[in-house]
Amino acid sequence: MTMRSGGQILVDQLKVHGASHVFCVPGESYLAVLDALYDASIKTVVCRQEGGAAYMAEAAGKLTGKPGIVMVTRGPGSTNASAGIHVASQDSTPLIMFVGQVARDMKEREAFQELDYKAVFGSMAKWVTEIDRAERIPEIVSRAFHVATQGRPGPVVIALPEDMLTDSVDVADAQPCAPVVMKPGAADMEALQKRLLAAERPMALVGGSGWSEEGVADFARFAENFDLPVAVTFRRQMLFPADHPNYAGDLGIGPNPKLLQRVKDADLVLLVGGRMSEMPSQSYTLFDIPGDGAKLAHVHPGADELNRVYRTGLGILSTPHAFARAAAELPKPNQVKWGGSAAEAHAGYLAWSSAKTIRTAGDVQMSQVMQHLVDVMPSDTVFCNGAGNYTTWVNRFWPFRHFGTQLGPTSGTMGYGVPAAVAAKALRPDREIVAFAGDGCFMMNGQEFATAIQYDLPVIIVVVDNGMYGTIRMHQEREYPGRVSATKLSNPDFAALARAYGGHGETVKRTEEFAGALERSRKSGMPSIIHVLIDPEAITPARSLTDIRNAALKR
Ligand SMILES: Cc1ncc(C[n+]2csc(CCOP(=O)(O)OP(=O)(O)O)c2C)c(N)n1
Ligand SMILES: [Mg+2]
Repeated sequence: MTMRSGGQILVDQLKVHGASHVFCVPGESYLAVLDALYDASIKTVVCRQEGGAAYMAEAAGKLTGKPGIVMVTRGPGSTNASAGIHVASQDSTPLIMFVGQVARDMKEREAFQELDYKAVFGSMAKWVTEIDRAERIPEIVSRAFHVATQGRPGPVVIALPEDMLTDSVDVADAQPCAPVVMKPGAADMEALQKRLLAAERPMALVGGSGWSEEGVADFARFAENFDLPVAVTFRRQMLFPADHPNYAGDLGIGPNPKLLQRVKDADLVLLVGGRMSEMPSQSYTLFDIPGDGAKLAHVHPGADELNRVYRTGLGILSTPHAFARAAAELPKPNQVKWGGSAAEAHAGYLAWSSAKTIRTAGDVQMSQVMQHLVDVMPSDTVFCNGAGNYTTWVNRFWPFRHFGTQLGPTSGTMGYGVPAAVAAKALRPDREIVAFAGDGCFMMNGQEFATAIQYDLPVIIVVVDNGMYGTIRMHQEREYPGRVSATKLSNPDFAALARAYGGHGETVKRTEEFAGALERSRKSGMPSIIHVLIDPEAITPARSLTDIRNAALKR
């Protein structure tokens, strides 16, 4: 007999399933787990707020395709973490949150920090459960890893009653997680081939999760063989190389009008991995709902997603990875009716994403800042961001060329960029990591900069400071011109803040200062903040705040 505590059994299961990192904020509710982590090879990253810890786990899930692990304490810890659970849900990212729970004999009395996790996380997580007996830890953790990764990936929440964790029991470890891979059948691929060759203006749209470097390469081979233009959905740029001759751009917020037209004109859209949610579908205007499915072929790993919002003429239940492999093996047609359309789409993308001709108000031209990053940063740099108008600069003008180089919430969640950067550097120490954050965004989870300092993770945070919640101000000027309400911000000196944390700080007030600031930050070997002060007028690459207000006043 080998007796182990519940805490020890839990940590042993994480090892069995290949978890490399645990992101956490400690709590007295799960001391037994923390104690088991003391001797474990798993790296424990202690964070400053559970929202940051959950974003880090989510970012780890995005990068690796395996569940990111976050551990938090009871009510306040889990509610703080809920923002990250919501991102994992909307972004289809595998994640497991372990959360402390009151002792079993106190349940339902509203004991200290007690929460009904099933009720709270029921609409966000794929599965919420509580482990009542230490003997069942291997079973439940094994199931959690499979639930988080199989089908449409997503978050799982597991509550751990405190006294269960200190029980000592004899139970065997589970076998390592081995998710079942959904693969397309031969008949599916034949049907797709037929539909494709019958089309006149087809295109592909890739999105969702469950991709891999090989999956992306396979899909590119398929696109080349069929001369197919390929666009990506909102913040999924890393799913197709921007320098590939078939790349047509991204269908996000404020997309290239030419790309939008291409999707509208297409007679067949092959949607792989994504679910064509509100952002890429331009507020559900691109396809009829439910529609007749004539134009849509949909490949998704979740059976519940096919025919859910949109009818599909051809639904294929498959992981993107397995589908891409099968698609790459389809014979190359001798000739296609849409010959040349990929090259045309790519030319349209290149023109749209060239920062060179864009000028905005003020002394800092973000277009030139981006151009400089393009000129000097390695192509496998990981770029992170949260939500805000500043994200346009990265999302539109950085050419993502490799899988695993983009960490941005498709759920539009502020505060994500800094924690994501910390996780990226912890997991990929050999890569350069750059996070963009707005002044609003940074202040939500920017305290995780201390985590970067603590673990010596030299990330570069570019804070794009316009002294406001700019996105909301933009919407205000459009809907209620001149009536500025609750969107102005007074900010700290972010470069001084970086130094106060023990990092490297730079201030950029003019375009020319950025190159030196970036170089010194990279050379410093320290976590760095580059505080870029931009003109509030420079709210989008095309239109100023005043333009937007004046247009609204004329209505
Ligand atoms: C957690 C969260 N809270 C609020 C919002 C609504 N929101 C979207 S963008 C934005 C402003 C972002 O401000 P900032 O980071 O300074 O970027 P800017 O738009 O000024 O470039 C707000 C408040 C959100 N998306 N997420
Ligand atoms: Mg701002």
